Amino acid sequence: MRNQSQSLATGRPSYDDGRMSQHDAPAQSTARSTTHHHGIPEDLFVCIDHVGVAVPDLDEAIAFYQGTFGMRLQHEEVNEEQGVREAMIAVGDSGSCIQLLAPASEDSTIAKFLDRSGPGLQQLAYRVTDVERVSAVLRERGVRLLYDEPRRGTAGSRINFVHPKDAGGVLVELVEPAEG
Ligand code: KFV
Repeated sequence: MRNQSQSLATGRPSYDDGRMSQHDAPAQSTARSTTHHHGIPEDLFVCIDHVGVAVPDLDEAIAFYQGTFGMRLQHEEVNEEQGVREAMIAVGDSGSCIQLLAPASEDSTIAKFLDRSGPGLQQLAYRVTDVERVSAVLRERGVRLLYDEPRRGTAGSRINFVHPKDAGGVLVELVEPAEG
């Protein structure tokens, strides 16, 4: 298990693959190093990592965010396990992103979401330093985590989700960025 000083290094933007832009991460001055007596961070979440938006057409959505909002495409990939084509769009230099999520298959959770709710906000993702540890704390506090073990998220991150019915109607994702 990593220690707090190591883990705080993951406060950087995590999706910049260096192909689409080059810039440094801002310092994350908000992350506190205090821990309570069980060694669990008082602040479970480092920052808002990204906000996920369900879209029917990824290329059209990227063009809108770039052309209208003047935002920068940082990363794109297909995640077969999650059934999504996705793009991370940087929000200035904040280190937070908008994640555009399009269905990669008909049985994708995003296809289901679009059928039921139409395009729009699908999830709120908090960056964490240790997804297993934070998931364990949240389970202890009585909320359902969707996965027993973390799964692979964007750019090699490790992810889990809090069920929206246990989080006030918000699908909450926990993201531990990949090392490096
Ligand atoms: N936000 C809020 N409420 C939601 C919701 C959402 N995104 N999705 C479903 N609900 C509500 C839904 O309206 C319903 O309420 C209840 O949850 C159960 O719906 O009052 P109601 O009508 O009973 P179900 O069971 O019909 O929904 P279903 O879509 O089958 O399952 C929901 C859930 C959250 C279990 C499923 O969407 C899921 O497994 N989500 C986690 C995986 C995911 O969303 N993957 C796509 C993103 S991939 C990603 O973010 C990555 C790769 N990454 O690294 O960031």
